[in-house]
Amino acid sequence: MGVIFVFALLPSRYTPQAAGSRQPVSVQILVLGDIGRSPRMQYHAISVAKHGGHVDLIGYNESSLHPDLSNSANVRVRALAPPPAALRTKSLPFLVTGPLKVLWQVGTLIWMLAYQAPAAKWLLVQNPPSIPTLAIAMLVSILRNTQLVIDWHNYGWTILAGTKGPNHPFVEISKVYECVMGQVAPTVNITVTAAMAAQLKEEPYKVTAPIVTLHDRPAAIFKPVKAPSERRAFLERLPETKDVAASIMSGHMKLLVSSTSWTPDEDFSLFLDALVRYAEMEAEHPILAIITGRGPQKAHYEEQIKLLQTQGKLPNIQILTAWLSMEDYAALLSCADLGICLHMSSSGVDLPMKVVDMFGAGLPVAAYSKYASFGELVKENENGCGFETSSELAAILVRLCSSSGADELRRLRIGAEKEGSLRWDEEWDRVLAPLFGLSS
Ligand SMILES: *[C@@H]1O[C@H](CO)[C@@H](O)[C@H](O)[C@H]1NC(C)=O
Ligand SMILES: CC(=O)N[C@H]1CO[C@H](CO)[C@@H](O)[C@@H]1O
Repeated sequence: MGVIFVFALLPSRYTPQAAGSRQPVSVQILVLGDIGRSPRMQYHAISVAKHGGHVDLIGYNESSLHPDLSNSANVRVRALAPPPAALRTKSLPFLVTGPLKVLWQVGTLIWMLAYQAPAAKWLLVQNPPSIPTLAIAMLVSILRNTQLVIDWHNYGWTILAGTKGPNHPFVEISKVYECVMGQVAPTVNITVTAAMAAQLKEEPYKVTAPIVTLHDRPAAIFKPVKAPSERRAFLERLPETKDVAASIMSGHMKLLVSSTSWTPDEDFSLFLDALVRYAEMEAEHPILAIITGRGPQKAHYEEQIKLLQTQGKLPNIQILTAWLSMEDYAALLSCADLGICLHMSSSGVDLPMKVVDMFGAGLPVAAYSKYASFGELVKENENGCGFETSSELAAILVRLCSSSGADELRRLRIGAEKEGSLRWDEEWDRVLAPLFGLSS
């Protein structure tokens, strides 16, 4: 009796289609985060759908989604219930809220992956976050006869070490957990860089499943601006630039753009410091720096910016923070002079998506460079410049934002455009479509 009861509770299993059947390839795509702020997982979903596959895209429904997703009949978005507000506030210690939040996530994930979404052939999971995602994904893949694919964007434990300190007890636990999951869970691995693929094969991960590298590529929305008139029209329309559009168009004022989720793994004081040094050098061109994005440390840095301004340390320099729609953000990148990236890879082997998008928009970058995979994307003297300190960044700004740097900037722009012309669709069709059994 008890056995029958347990069987009745088990989720339905995926049954492979007979050869030659027309049943579409089904993929569950899971990100334990805001779907709207997970560009790569949205692109995966769009790509599967384009090839006629069926997608259940599972995650938190917070920011607005990529327009191609909302319009696709092949994609069903399934929203996970966010943890109760009491677990998200910082009033209780992490040692209490952390485990409770994980329990909540275990429950909602099992309910969604195993019961609400239909059984699928594939389950594609973004890592990190790894806890509890990887364990639940593995459990569900066994129960439902689904093949598990982990898309390694980074490592959860290195991010945790960055926010909680390397000696926090959870760091070692999550490292062991992540390594074990990598070894036993997936059918296939996807990594964002070749450096990460190489690392996953070594100690302590020792992943034995096949690993494919799928570099991030800009989505179609990021494209270089065609005509100066188009650039002018946008600069005159955007509230952040409309008053200085003429000065930017004439090349007098330089427009810098950075985007961030304002987390501790990006040290914006480096950028602010570089701007202060730039101002001290009395460079010929004024700068407008627009920093887009939302996140925990935004208010802290806004205060710092205000302080520097009232202290008179930023003459000729304007720094604005903004939150733009995807369309405006893409247009802003294509209209700017230089992109700034402060991504400090916690794992040393991931790459910043924002630089990929900047290249898609034909925008050269100055990017923090002290990590192993940096050279897989930014090529010195070709499409951008790397820096490790604020004085190095200040030197780059002085060089590229001067009249004598115009030629170099133009050359980098051509290189950025070239790198950005390699698109997501081509890369995905080549690397992943065959893996999922989707033809073009
Ligand atoms: C996601 O949120 C949007 C806007 O709040 C809403 O219109 C949409 O129905 C939600 N989707 C799901 C799957 O809950
Ligand atoms: C070490 C390892 O897992 N190598 C695999 C990488 O992926 C290719 C293609 O999927 C496999 O053939 C390798 O065995």
